[in-house]
Amino acid sequence: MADQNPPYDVIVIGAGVAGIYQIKCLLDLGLRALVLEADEDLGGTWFRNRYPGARFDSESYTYGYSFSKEVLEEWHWKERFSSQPENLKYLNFVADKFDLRRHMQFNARVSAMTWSESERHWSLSLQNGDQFTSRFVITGVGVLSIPTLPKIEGMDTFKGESFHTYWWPDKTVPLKDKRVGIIGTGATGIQVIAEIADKVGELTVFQRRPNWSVPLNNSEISDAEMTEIRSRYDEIFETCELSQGGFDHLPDRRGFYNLTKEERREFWDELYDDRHGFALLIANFPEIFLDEQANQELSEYVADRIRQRVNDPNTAEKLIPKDHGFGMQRLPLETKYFEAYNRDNVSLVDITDTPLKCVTESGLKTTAAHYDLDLLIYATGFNAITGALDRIDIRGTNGQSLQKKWQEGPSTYHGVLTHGFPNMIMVAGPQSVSGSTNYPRAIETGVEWVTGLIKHAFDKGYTRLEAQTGAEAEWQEEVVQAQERMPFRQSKSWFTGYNSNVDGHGAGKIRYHAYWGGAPRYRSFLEQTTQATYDKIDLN
Ligand code: NA7
Repeated sequence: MADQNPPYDVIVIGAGVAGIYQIKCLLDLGLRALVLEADEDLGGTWFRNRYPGARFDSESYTYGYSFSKEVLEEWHWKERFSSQPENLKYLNFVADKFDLRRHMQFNARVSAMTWSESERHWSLSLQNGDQFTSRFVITGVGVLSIPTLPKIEGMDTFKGESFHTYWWPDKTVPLKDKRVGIIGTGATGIQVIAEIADKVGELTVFQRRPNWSVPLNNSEISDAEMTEIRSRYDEIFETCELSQGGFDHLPDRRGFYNLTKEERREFWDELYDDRHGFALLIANFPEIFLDEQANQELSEYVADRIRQRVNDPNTAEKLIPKDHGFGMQRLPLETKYFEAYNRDNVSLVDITDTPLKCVTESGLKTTAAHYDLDLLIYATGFNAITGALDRIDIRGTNGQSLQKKWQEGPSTYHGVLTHGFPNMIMVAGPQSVSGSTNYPRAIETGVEWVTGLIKHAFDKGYTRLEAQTGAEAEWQEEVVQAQERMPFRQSKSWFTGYNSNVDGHGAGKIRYHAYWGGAPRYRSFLEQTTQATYDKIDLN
């Protein structure tokens, strides 16, 4: 017999972009709902990542929520690619506007949750010992929320300051005249390096593999421009809906080979110099992803642009990826990143040529030299997509562990449910499009679908829901096929679950942890499920 009345109908884990919208939808349904958030305040990614240079790579006006006309009317994005402090302000603005904060409990890290079949509820244990019980749990724990550090001998002996970018302190970190070292040249490292190069004494970049990176082309948004953007919001969100990645850019369908090489270069000059954000990636010819020769020609073009911007030819060559083509890993966007290497106080150390040996009390030692440092920054990435769920000891039917079920990679039904874990619903879960597209666009799709499912369950008086195993197997096949079609399927990137610092996620251990079939196709699967009245979900 189910627990007639657990204290909560729904507990949401995480008060980031997903959790904020999810709690609003649940409250609108009149449910007894609460958000548990591990951090001291709301904001998720934008609460935590306070490193210099942290900003959107999505156009700000495509990153904001679309669900409220009032929010769209009232909020003024100050920059085309807004920075972390402003983004955090925005999320607070939305939460305060709908009075959501009082439905959130902070400093509430969920460490375990256990399903009770007899009571049909989840028991959640917090790290501080508190306990909660809820009929349903919705996880909105983020896709890049578990930072990972390298395993280098002596890391704890360093006498200067050192931290992962995710843990950049909430205070001014003195940079002036400091000798700073940074490990990692992914999207984060590239933002930090460009931002601090002219603010530090010396900057040494320890690079294992370079990434392709192209100009963000950020600019301020004036009052007049914001008014114009507001008048186009419907159109902007429509484009995002059509776009595979949920962005305000659509591919150029003239046909790569229908243009001459010169025409293609001219077009790429325009995308590189005059357009913004991911334009060179997704407003480009689709062939650049599908055709090796097309990808190679574009890679050569971008390599030439790097050579034009970096004075020292040796350094330029080191900054040009040789092991993967353009767009085959998550593309970082930059503002004067390559020019940073023209400064006398910035140097690049190739740690593939001269690997890191150890951290010492006073700096970093490679096989070739010792580098004296005052500050050591780890921009070394995240245990992406499944990391935050793995960290909670989740026990489903018969005490089975989610971590164990997903040991070799996740398995889900549409990235929202996983068999054996009834009443646990994931927003932005593994194998959804939240890891593969413009995050908030995917979040809104997920939250709205999940809200519909919850409403259906409450309307009908169902107290238990679980995806059927066959449905999960079908989705697995779809996810695998979509990823296998992508040219980056073998890339050493968090896209495919690669992280050299996490056991079982190293090279060659491909994980199918995001859905790469595109946002429109993903949405059509969700819509079909709703139209079929959730026929692949056991509801009772
Ligand atoms: P990424 O993209 O995973 O980049 C991590 C970087 O750190 C990358 O350059 C790695 O080199 C480097 N790294 C990681 N571990 C080591 C060790 N052990 N030694 C040397 N170098 C290392 O993370 P980001 O934080 O930059 O970006 C994550 C996402 O956040 C991004 O896509 C945005 O969506 C926001 P490697 O390439 O593995 O050789």
